[in-house]
Amino acid sequence: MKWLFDPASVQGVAMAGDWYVFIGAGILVGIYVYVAIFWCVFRYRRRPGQAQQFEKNTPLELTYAIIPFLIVLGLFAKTFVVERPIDRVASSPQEKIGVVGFRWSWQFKYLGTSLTATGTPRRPPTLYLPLGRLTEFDLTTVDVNHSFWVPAFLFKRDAIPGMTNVFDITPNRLGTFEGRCAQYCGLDHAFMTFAVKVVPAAAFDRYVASNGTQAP
Ligand SMILES: [Cu+2]
Repeated sequence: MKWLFDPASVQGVAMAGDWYVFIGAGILVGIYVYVAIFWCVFRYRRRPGQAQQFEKNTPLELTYAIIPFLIVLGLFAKTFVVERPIDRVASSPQEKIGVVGFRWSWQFKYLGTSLTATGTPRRPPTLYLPLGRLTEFDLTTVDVNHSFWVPAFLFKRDAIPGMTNVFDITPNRLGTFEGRCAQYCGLDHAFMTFAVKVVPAAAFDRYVASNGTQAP
């Protein structure tokens, strides 16, 4: 929840804008519904004598069909405008990282170099990312479905056998963030975690050039 107001990637910040609109719309609709319910409960509570009954009100029925339709249309438009650029994969990323999920950990391959980091359930791996660089991820799995989830980036994508899911992320803040598998995948699923460490670009370059011996 805390990341909703403070995402750690450029794409996450855009995504959060989308979430605020949805939460705001939900709150407004909720308030309207509860006010309408309680207003009816008190205004039209049972009184002596027969209440007036009517069974048709075309303008009212049209109004309460059209307003929700417009709300949904607006939310759809907002989502489309925000998420399309996020889903679009840049043709020239600054870094490329291969991510392989397996039962029950992760492997990170820094593509174009010989550096690979492989975790185990008891020793989760660390994914190093350079601050401010557009980084492409090629995500897949060698066994069952997994899901690559970094809450701080407000980002989650499934890893599916036989498929490579491609996305990109630009970290906008230094720090260490939690990552985990978000798709139940068997016995040690709960241990299928990883750390995401966003470091200055120069430190990232040193890490890769030293083949992982100089961890920033
Ligand atoms: Cu998994």
